[in-house]
Amino acid sequence: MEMTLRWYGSRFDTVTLEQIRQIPGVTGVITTLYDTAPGDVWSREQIHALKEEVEAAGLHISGIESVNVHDAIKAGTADRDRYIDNYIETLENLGKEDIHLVCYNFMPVFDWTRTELARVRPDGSTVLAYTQEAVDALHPEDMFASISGDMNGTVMPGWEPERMEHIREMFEMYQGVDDEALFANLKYFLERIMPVCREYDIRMAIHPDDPAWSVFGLPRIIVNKENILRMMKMVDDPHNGVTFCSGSYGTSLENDLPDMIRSLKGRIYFAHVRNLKFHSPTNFEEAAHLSSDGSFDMYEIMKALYDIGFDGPIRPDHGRMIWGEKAMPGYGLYDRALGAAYLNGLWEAIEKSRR
Ligand code: DNO
Repeated sequence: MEMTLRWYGSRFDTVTLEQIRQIPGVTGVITTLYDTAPGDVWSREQIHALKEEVEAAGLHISGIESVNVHDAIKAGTADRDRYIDNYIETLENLGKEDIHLVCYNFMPVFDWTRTELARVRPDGSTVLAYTQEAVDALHPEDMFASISGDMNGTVMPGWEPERMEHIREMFEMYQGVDDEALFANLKYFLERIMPVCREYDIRMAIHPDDPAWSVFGLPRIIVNKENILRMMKMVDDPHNGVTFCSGSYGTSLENDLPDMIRSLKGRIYFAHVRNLKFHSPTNFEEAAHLSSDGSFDMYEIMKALYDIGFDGPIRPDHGRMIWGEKAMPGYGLYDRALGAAYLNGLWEAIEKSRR
């Protein structure tokens, strides 16, 4: 595996490449062109400039998170082919720039959803949290306003204000789209992009839905072992793969994370590893990465990745906000750096114990 950190680009991230370079064991970044909208073509020049910037700091681009998929593709509307053509062009340009991993998600309207961005924990750190009661009490159109005050002046991934302005239209787009239709739209998309992925050897790595159940009545399919295996079979090409995100699949206590990892052997191309602490099955907060701080056994998760021979990039995921840092919720420097060090420690111990 390669330890990496997510980085949003120098114009959007409070964390610098120079800081990332000093986290022991981190050699790559997972990045994106943060100012592109879903559906835009990423030019080769833009990608090249990003690459040069990262490389000048002594790091490299380990993968892209995300190239977002336009809602027309997810909803399967009549104009989807136009957006798929653009997506293919973006993949082609990434391939030409020697980038071979793309993380994306297929969640309708809302990307990952949290109901609090700064819940205070007993030690004074703040974390992102979710309660089903809070979602049930909200109208989807008010969702963004309910959390935007805690974004620390940043734009959070999947919560772009320009998209949030069109919530009502987006909900209309998905009228009549149930889980089966969403599966069919995903299949259509994947079948169209697989040729370019094969040509440039690009591994597509779908990010799970977070939380792993329907919110606001919208369909959600990348939620458990059964569905992800169905998706792997539905388009049985090695370029159709998975981002294994412990914090997202882990929102459902029915998901046995190490078992899921083992059953996806050979198809996990990217891993997000973080911990959650549950107060009830639908009320949880994000914890420090350490096993004892949350509900997951992080050693077992890392061991499963090791056992399947996982060799892709891994990143600590959302961290707590600590030591007075002001950053995008979940994406400060300090706690993610602690997470990277901890995950590296687990990996070293597993590796040595197997020799
Ligand atoms: C949240 C992230 C997601 C993820 C996308 C992938 O912090 O894990 O925003 O990047 O869902 O497309």
